[in-house]
Parts: sequence; structure tokens; C-alpha cells
Amino acid sequence: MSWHVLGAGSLGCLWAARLARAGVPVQLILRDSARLDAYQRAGGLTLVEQGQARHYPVPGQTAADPAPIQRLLLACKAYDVESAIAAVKPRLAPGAELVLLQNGLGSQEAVAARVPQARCILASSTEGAFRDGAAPDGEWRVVFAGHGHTWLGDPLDDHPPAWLADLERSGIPHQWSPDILSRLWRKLALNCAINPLTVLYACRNGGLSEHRAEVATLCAELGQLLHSCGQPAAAQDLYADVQRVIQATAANYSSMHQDVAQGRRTEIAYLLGHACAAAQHHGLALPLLAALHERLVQHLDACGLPSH
Ligand code: NAD
Ligand code: KPL
Repeated sequence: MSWHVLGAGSLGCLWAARLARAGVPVQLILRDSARLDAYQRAGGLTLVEQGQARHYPVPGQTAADPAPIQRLLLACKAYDVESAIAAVKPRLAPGAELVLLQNGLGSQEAVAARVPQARCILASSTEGAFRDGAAPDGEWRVVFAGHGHTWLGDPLDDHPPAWLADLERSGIPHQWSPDILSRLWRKLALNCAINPLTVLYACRNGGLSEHRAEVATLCAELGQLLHSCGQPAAAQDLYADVQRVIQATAANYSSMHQDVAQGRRTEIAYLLGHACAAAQHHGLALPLLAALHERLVQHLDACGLPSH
């Protein structure tokens, strides 16, 4: 049974290349026929691992292809998933399974509401990849930059799917997680405590060690939020973990910093925006978090980037 990967970007290509090289059938779904033509001219995708580039002629198609989809990896940005899933919805086979590989929260619920007939499996990944814009075939050339792990789970059904064997065979480090929502909330809290401040202070992650008090107050508010949202495990030792991540990634720019620096849309609505909306929903006053959101919105507006 074939995998379909919708979103031939960094993570989508990283998954497609590893599935293909393990002999697992996989197809990439490109945005439109112009993108499909460009992809076919490149003859497939290239994955660069430890400086070694290898080519994988993974077949491509558009959403208009008539073949039914049984197993879909949705690997686009959180703000694109609703339109992406709408485009392939008529193709979903009965009992189709979707893997939602988005950062933050909110987009997963929106997808599940659009395709109630499908099983939605949520994923949280610490793997890192980026497209090599400098190369001539940069669109389809992905650099595997950070080895990590992917947790997968289904809040509605804790039975692991049989296709986890495909991931095993493909060398995609993963674990079935009965507490996937807790993992996604924890990652969201880490990203809210670090990423916006790195944008506003125009610094690397390590630069936040000069703003310890602000980070500590943010973590305290995020902890309150996690408790109110029924995620106490995600709140445990949050500040210590944030400090650990700041130190371990001190030389890096956060993903949000990179997005803003490169004039790309951020996933603010699914990170800080989602956190503030959840606080409001629970009638919780979190003044620092709200002020941070407001400052970030103003900053993105000033940069001419979407702020919601
Ligand atoms: P990306 O921007 O590199 O790739 C997304 C791709 O989806 C793009 O090629 C885009 O053209 C395509 N797309 C969007 N809408 C589409 C549609 N309707 N039809 C077909 N294609 C469509 O994004 P990414 O970096 O791979 O990130 C995907 C998700 O994974 C994000 O939520 C991100 O936060 C998360 N994530 C990324 C990394 C990473 O290292 N890149 C790590 C962890 C988590
Ligand atoms: O995930 C991250 C990101 O940059 O998006 C870290 C490194 C944890 C910072 O929040």
C-alpha cells in the first residue's frame, strides 16, 4: 500500500526519501501541474546527509490525480493544512489514515473536523531539515540537518497502526506515544517561551540567558495554562527544560527567528496565538503572555508578515 506525502518541503521530502530508499511505495503530492512539471524536470528529490547527496526518483502527482489515498503524511505548514486537506479530501479511501506533522496546536483539530471519516494521527518531531536554496535544484534538495525523534499518537485510539513497521524499516526514529497531546503542548510551551523572544530581541537562543527573569515569568504563566488545559505533565519542570534547551541550542537561531529573517510567514497562530486563545477560553489572565503576543503581532505587522 502506497504512502502519499502532501507537502514536498523539508520534512515531507525527508520522509519520502527514507521511505523510498527502504522500498516502501511512496508518492509526492505537488501543489499544481506547474510544480509537478518542475519536479519531474528535476527527476526526483535529493537528500543530503552528512555532506553526501543521494537522488531519489520518488513519483509525483497533483491533488487532482484520481487514485484513492489510504495513508497520507500531511507535511505542510500549520497555516496551509486546511486548504491542503480540502484538495485531497475526495480521494481519501474509507478508513484512510493521516499523519499530521505540524508544529503547534490547532491545525490538527481543524483537519480532523474536515475529515471525520479518517483516522488522524498526530506527530511531534525533533528532526531538523531544510531546503538547500543555494543549489540549482534547491526546491527539491533537502539537507538533513538534525537527527531527532518523532512521536506519534492518536488521542482517540491508542492502538498503534500496523504501518509503524514501514517507519522502522525506513530508519525513521519514532515512538508510539499514548500522551501525544502532552508532548505537543510541552513543545508548544517551549516554543512560546523561546521563539518569540528571540525574534523581538533579534538574538540567537543563547541570547535569552540575558533575559532570565522574563523567561521565568513566561514559564510560570505557561505552566498555569497547561494546568488549566488539563496537561499538568507538560508543565512539569518547564522552566528548567527551557533553560536546558536555551543552553543546548545557544548558537542556533530559533525556527521563528529564521522565518522572520527570511521574510517567511511564521506559525504564530498555532503557537503563541493558540496559547492566548486557550487562556481566554479558560478565563485565565496571563498578562505577560498576552503582552508578548501583542508585541510579536506588532513586530510581524511592521515586517509586513501575516500576524495571525
Ligand atoms: P516547508 O515549508 O519546508 O514545506 C511545506 C511544503 O508544503 C512546501 O513545499 C509547500 O509548498 C507545500 N504545500 C503547502 N500547501 C500545499 C498544498 N495545498 N498542496 C501541496 N503542497 C503544499 O515546511 P517544513 O519545514 O517541512 O515544516 C512542516 C511542518 O513541520 C511545520 O509545521 C514545521 O513547524 C514542522 N517542523 C519542521 C521541522 C524542520 O526541520 N523543517 C522540524 C520540526 C517540525
Ligand atoms: O524548536 C525549537 C525551534 O526553534 O522552533 C527550539 C530549538 C526548541 C526553540 O524553541
